[in-house]
Amino acid sequence: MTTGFFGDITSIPFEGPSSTNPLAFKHYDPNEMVAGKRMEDHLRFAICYWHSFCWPGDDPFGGQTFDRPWFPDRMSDPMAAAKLKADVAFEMFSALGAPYFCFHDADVRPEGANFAENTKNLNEIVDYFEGKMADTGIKLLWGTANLFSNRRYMSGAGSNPDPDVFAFAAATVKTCLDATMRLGGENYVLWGGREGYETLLNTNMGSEMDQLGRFFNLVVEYKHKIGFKGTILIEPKPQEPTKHQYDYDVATVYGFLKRYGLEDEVRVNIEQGHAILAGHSFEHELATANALGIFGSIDMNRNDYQSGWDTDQFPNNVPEMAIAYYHIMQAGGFTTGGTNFDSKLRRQSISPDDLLIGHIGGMDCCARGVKAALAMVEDKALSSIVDERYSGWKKPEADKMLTGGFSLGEIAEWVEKADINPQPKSGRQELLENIVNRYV
Ligand code: XLS
Ligand code: NI
Ligand code: NI
Repeated sequence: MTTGFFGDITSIPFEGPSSTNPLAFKHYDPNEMVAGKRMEDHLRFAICYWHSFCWPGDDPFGGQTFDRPWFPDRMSDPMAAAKLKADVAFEMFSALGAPYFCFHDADVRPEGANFAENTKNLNEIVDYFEGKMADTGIKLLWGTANLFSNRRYMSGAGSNPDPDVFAFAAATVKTCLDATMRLGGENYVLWGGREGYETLLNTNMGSEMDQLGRFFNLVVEYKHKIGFKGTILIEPKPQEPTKHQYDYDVATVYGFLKRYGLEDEVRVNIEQGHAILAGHSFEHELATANALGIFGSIDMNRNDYQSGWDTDQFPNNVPEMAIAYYHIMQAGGFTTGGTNFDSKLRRQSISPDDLLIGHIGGMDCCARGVKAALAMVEDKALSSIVDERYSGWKKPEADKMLTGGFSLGEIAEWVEKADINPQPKSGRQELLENIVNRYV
């Protein structure tokens, strides 16, 4: 028996590129084998709970636009509402054939009067999820704690000037890590929603950074204590909601991890829209994470390029996505990570099937992007040119320069004796761009 929220739609079929059915996949066939692996296993799709089932459709100038049977204006018993929401959520995950989902504690359980009540409510829903996950085979990509919505967190969580808030947040993360482990989650995400400042006039930055460094270390220590095998991920974002956030971008997060001794313990969950907010491209953030060895997972939702805001739209730019997946696949693909849609509908898209259509489009675009990426990897279409460009580093003198076998003085001697006289070579950018366009 279903809730009926999506009418009689229980499953979205794959119908291929010639289909005009809005409720069918045109490009994503989970069982299609590409480069030796099923598409489902390359992409590892996850659907987020918060935007699809909790967000009311508000914006700074207007309130709720969505009418959902489990919203407070429709149901007075919050636990019953949370369970109906879970029923609909799992119906949608199943219909789309998404292998994973992601949630914050506050998305799934009613807010209690205190910490103990929050924990009790969370555990009741985790029990409920356990049953649904067993019935459907849907798994948890990551769990996380919402340390930004409640007003207690208005000045941050781990970076709050008040140690009581630090404690409340740390205790909450403990319960969410417990829940994630119980549900077999493959990662745990820390997004520093308000770990930053509004004004430096009231901020002790050194103290806030040390607090946050300790906060992350506490999480890692606890992960090892309970034997959680998943990956701890930080999701960089430069600003919004605060003016400046300490987890600004991948490079900043790496510096932070290094300073607090966590560079081998924590990886990054990179969101396309956050990369744009930081003044980077998505592929810049992915390439940085790969170069630093901290790539973990992605939130594949785009921003509007004009709005300067985290608009969390479903992805639809296949050429950009192909390049993003190229960086992921070239480095070996996902391990514990996956493709999460931290995406929300536009507030005018009030029909239940808009939720399905948004995800279908996003999943189809990802499928096209990843196929182009995998073909480029397989053909060495770009890497052969890049490898050739750096091939000079294989000669013995170059190796000595890199590994410390040559001092500055010895390099000078060598340059003089061998009459080293470098000749500029073409960077081949247009050629490479044309090659990419052949694949997308
Ligand atoms: C907000 C973030 C958030 C994280 C999870 O901008 O993207 O949704 O993914 O807390
Ligand atoms: Ni975001
Ligand atoms: Ni996100």
